[in-house]
Amino acid sequence: MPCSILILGGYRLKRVLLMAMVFLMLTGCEALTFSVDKLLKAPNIADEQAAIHQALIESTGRSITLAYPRNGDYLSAFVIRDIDGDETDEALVFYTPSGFVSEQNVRIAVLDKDSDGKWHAMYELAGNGTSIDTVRVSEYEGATDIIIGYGTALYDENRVSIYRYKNGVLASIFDGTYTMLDLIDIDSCGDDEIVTIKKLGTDVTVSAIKTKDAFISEVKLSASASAISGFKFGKLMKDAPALFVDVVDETASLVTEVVTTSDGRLCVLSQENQLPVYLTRRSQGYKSMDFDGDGIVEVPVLTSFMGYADFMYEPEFMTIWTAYDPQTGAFRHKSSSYYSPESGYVFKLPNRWVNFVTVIKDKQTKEITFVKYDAAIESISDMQKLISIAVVDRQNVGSYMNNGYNVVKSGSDSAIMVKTHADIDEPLMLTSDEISSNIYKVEKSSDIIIP
Ligand SMILES: [Ca+2]
Ligand SMILES: [Ca+2]
Ligand SMILES: [Ca+2]
Repeated sequence: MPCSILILGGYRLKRVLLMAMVFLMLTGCEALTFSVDKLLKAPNIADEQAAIHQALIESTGRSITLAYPRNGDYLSAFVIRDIDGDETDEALVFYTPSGFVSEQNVRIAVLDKDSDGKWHAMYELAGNGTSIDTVRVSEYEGATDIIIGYGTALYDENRVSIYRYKNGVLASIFDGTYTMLDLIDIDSCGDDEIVTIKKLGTDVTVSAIKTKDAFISEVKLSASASAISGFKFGKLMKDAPALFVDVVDETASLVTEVVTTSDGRLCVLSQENQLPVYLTRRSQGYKSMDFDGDGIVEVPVLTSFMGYADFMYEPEFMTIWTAYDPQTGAFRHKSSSYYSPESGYVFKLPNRWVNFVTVIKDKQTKEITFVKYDAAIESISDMQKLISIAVVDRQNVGSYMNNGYNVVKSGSDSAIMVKTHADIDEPLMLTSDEISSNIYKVEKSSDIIIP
C-alpha cells in the first residue's frame, strides 16, 4: 500500500513538472511568476489555468502574453468563476497578443467548458487600456459585475469598465475614468457600491455606482487638489459610514474631506456644514486612519510640542487625532499623541501628560524621549527625562535590552522598545501597562514633507 501511494505520488509529481515546463514554454517570461513550488501545492488550479491558456492560444492562433493586475487583492491573469449564473464556471483571461512592440490595448477572453471538460474560447474583446490596474468581481442582487480598471499610456489616468456576461456576450455597462477605485457599502444598504475617486485638473470627484439600478451619485470636493494622497473607509462618530479622502491641496499640504450619504446620495460633510477644509490642513504623510482600531477614522492635525517656539527650525510636532461628529458638524479632539509616520507608530499621551510633557528626538536614530517640561530650564535636553521610545531592527534588540530597553510591540523585522528614566514616585511616570496600552503600531508613510 505505501508503495502504490509512492508510485502515484511519483507519477503526479512528474505530470505536474511536465505541465510546469509546458507552461513555461508557452508563456515565456510571464510564467516565471508561477513557480514549480506553487504548482505542486495547488496542481488543480495550475492544471486548469494551463488548459485555459492552451485553449486560448488555439483559438487566437498565436502566442499571447498574460496581463496581470498591478494592484488590489486579485493579482492573477485568470478569473475562474460562474459569471452568468448558469452554475458552471467560466474563465476570464487578460492578455496581449505577443509580438507587437507598440502599446496596444489589453484583451479579455471568456472561455467556457463543454460537457467533456474541455475549455473553449467563447468571446473576446479589446479592453479600455494598455494594462490591467485592478480586477474586482462583485455579486450585486443576483447579477455578477466584472469591474476592470485599466492603466493607460497617460500618466495618472486609469479607466474603468463594468461588464456583464450574458448569452455568451461580454458587454460593458459602464465606462469611466478614475484615480482610485474600491468596492464599499457606503450607504449601508447591504451591497457594495463601486466607488471611484477621480481628479480632473484641480477638481476631485467621488462617485458611487449602483449597477442594479444604473444609478450614479457624484459629488465634487471643495479642495483644489494637486494630487489625491489616499482614502480610508470607516465610521464617523455615531456609527455612520463615511469615506475620508486625503487630498494634497495647492499649498502642498494634506487636507481631508469626508463623504457620506444622505437618502442614498453622496454628500460632502464640509459643504453641508460650511466647515472650512483648511481646519484639517497638515503636512503630507499624516494620513487619515483608524489609528486606535475602534472603527472610527481619525484625521490628524499638528501642533508643536512645548518648548519649540514658532521660529524654530524643525520643531517636534504633537499629533492631535480628531473625529468628525455629525451631530455638531465639526471635528472633535479625540487624543493627543506623538506620531511617527516614518517609524509607523503612535504614542497616545496620557491625559496627565498633556501640557506638562515635551519631546526630544535624536535626529540620527529617530529615538524620541519624553521630558517633564520646565520653563525655568533653558534647554529641553536638560529637563527630567521620563521615557524613551525607539524602533529597533530585529538584530539590535539584544543590545538595546542590555541598555535597559524593553520590547513593547514586536513586528516581523523590528520592535518598538521603551526605556524608562524616572522613578515610579515621579507623578508623571507611567506604569508598563500604561506604556504598552498607549502605543499603537500603524502603517508607515514614506511621503512626509514638512513644510
Ligand atoms: Ca457560468
Ligand atoms: Ca450599499
Ligand atoms: Ca479610530
